[in-house]
Amino acid sequence: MRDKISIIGAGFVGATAAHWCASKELGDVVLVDVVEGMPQGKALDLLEAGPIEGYDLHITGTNDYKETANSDVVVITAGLPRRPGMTREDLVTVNGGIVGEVVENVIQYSPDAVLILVTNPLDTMVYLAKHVSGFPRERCIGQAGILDSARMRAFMAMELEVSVENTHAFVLGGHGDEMVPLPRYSTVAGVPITELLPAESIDAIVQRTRKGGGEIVSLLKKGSAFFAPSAATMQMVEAILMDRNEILPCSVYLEGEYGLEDICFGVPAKLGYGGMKQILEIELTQDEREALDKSAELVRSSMAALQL
Ligand code: TXD
Repeated sequence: MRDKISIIGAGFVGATAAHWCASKELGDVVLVDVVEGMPQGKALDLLEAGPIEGYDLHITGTNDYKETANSDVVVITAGLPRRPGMTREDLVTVNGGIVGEVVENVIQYSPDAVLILVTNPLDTMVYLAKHVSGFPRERCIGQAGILDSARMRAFMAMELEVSVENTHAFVLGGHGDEMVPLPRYSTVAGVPITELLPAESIDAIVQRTRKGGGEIVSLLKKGSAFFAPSAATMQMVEAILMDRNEILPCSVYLEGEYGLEDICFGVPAKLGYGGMKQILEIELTQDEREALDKSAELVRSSMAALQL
């Protein structure tokens, strides 16, 4: 039997995630949306690319959660994206309502699934999903850090004129403008960028990474990034379904790690079968620690708006 991946919200991120999922043959895909006909149309279109691209999977679109029954992984992208001038936190009330309802529907049919949250404000939505589902923290994870790290890697590769494949980057903290890129742990061919670039170039990379989502929102004018966010999400799905034990920055519920409790926050986590297997604690300098605490404050202020 193939694995089953349901994607809730068949908009830009959801539909593109379905596309990566099919092209990597990760499993059967069910696309769900509230808009009638839209998930059905996108799913059929994607299915019809199979004979050309050489994938052979069940790809269905629906407005009915029954068809998501017994999913192994459920990716939640339902909700509004940012418009120019908005912060991610501005979306908390409206997206909180949507995500709460989506999670209630999902868990009714897939009580054993791993949930991967994508909707913004990301860390707050992971917290909400965990609260509504009652799932253990291992099965309620958010995607943000892989995207933010990929952006940082892209900027490092541009600056040093090297292949992106030579790069590794670590961006921790909340998925907001206070996220914490860590240059000391970001490397090119194994060498930290702090040894390769002057402080001004590193600072420019850090700032561009922090504003990476906003840069795309202001270029697109309507909607936000979707190619890299959906690719990042599929890396998590793949790590889980293939039991890779891959260490990736993800938003998870903390129980004292990094000195933080009762918050969902971006930290390095090991992903494999069943979801999040372990949280890794890396050593931080005083400045890095303070930056994380500032980022946690921003997440807590958006969590407060949920009034849970
Ligand atoms: O890294 C990250 N985590 C992110 C998150 C990177 C990029 C985008 N990020 C957030 O994902 C973004 O701020 C939004 O909150 C979500 C989805 O972004 P997307 O660009 O895909 O938005 P769209 O194209 O508007 O799609 C959202 C879909 C749309 O088709 C709606 O009809 C649907 O969500 N929707 C719902 N589906 C199911 N159920 C309900 N209740 C519902 N409400 C809206």
